[in-house]
Amino acid sequence: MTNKTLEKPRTKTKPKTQRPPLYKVILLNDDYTPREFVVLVLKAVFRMNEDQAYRVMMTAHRRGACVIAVYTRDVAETKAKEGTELGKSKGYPLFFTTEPEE
Ligand code: TYC
Repeated sequence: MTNKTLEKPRTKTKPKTQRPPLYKVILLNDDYTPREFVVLVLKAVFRMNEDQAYRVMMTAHRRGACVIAVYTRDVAETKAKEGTELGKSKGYPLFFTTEPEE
C-alpha cells in the first residue's frame, strides 16, 4: 500500500500563554504588633486559616520576614497596603512589602 499522505513540515508555532509577572507579598517582623493581631490580619487579607496564619506569623517573628504569597503586581500591592493599613488603624507598625518574583 502506498502512503498518500504528504507530510508537510509543521510551520505553525504554538502561541505561548502570556503570564503576567508575579510579585511576592512579604510580612516583616516588628517588636510591637501583638501576635494575635498579625494572625487576624493574615486571615482577613490573605484568606488564610488559623493554622496557616499562625505559622506565617511565627516564621516572620523568628526570621524577621516571611513570604506570604505571590500575586499579580496590582493584587500584591493592594493586599500589602490593606494589611499595613489595618495595623496602622490600631497604632501598630505592622508592615507588608512587595517584591518581584525572580
Ligand atoms: N514580634 C511580634 C511580637 O513579639 C509579633 C509579630 C510577628 C509582629 C510577626 C509582626 O510580622 C510580624 N509581639
